[in-house]
Amino acid sequence: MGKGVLALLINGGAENWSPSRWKARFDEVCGDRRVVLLPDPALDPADVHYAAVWKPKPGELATFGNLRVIFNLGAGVDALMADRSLPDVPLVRVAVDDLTDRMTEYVVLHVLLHHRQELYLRESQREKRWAPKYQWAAGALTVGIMGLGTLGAASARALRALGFRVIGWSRSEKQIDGIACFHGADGLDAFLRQTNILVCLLPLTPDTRHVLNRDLFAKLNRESPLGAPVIINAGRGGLQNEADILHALKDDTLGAASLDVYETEPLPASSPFWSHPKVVLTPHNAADTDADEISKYVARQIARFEAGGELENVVDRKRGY
Ligand code: NDP
Ligand code: OXD
Repeated sequence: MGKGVLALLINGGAENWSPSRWKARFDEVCGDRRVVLLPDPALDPADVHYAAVWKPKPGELATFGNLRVIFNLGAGVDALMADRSLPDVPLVRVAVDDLTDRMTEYVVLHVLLHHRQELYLRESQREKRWAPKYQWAAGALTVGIMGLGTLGAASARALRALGFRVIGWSRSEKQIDGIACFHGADGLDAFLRQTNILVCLLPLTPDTRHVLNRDLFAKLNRESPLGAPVIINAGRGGLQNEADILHALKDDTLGAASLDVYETEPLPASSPFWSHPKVVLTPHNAADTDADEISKYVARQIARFEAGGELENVVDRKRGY
């Protein structure tokens, strides 16, 4: 009997998610294994042993009775967790240096943008106004990172190397050199009361939905050269209460926001975020998953699994991430 089929299921839409490009990459790295791009009416569902997926619709994986592993082609598995019919096999998420480095670039870029007063400076340029403001050093600001997993810990280290005071918050206790770590509900207020720039790299779970809300914003620290604190969310849109963000920007509870993710994506044209002077917006591209890197990552994991080895980065379904 031949090797089980790897079924590729992509509901992306963005340039990075061109199904034919992903199929070509998987064909290159899968050797003699058949890679099938779904939907394919000629495919016998019983032949599918592995599924590599991005945003499958609820129920789309339920027909594969011989499935052994599901590979999510991104780091966040919230879309899969919402599928009650998801087959009960190991679910593997992406955790690779390529993706981590891309997210670190995004976080460093946006922390620097607010620290270096870029919104003010670009406005001055547009108005041909020569009006420098005092520029403080990185060490004058505390960056607080919510989520100290693969992505949060790497961003924390990069910001620390630039001279920022960096603190972090996670579910379980952590120790990271040079970074004061807080954890759990009991540690949240102490973390927020020191934070001038809040970076959110949490997964979206029932526990974290709308964690970025008005009450939380009011606890952030205003005693820095920035004055009103800033938030940066590259986790998931469901982590943020968008009405609360707009309200907080209006009454100066927040000074600015960098947002990469939204409750509804693509962001509707009617969203006030598009033209808000205090919002720096990107279209969920903080850290694209790269077809070259991720196809190799999946192929390596399958080879190890079939040789009797352990899968890496398996999602804990109870925790939801
Ligand atoms: P990890 O699973 O490695 O880390 C998640 C972190 O969040 C962990 O530190 C975890 O705590 C913490 N956490 C989870 N739940 C809670 C909670 N209830 N209270 C406190 N802390 C909590 O994930 P990654 O770092 O790889 O990715 C994080 C998220 O980034 C993804 O889930 C995805 O949504 C998003 N993402 C966005 C991208 C983009 O382009 N915008 C690209 C890639 C990812 P503990 O360590 O104790 O488990
Ligand atoms: C991811 C993402 O989860 O792209 O990897 O958001």
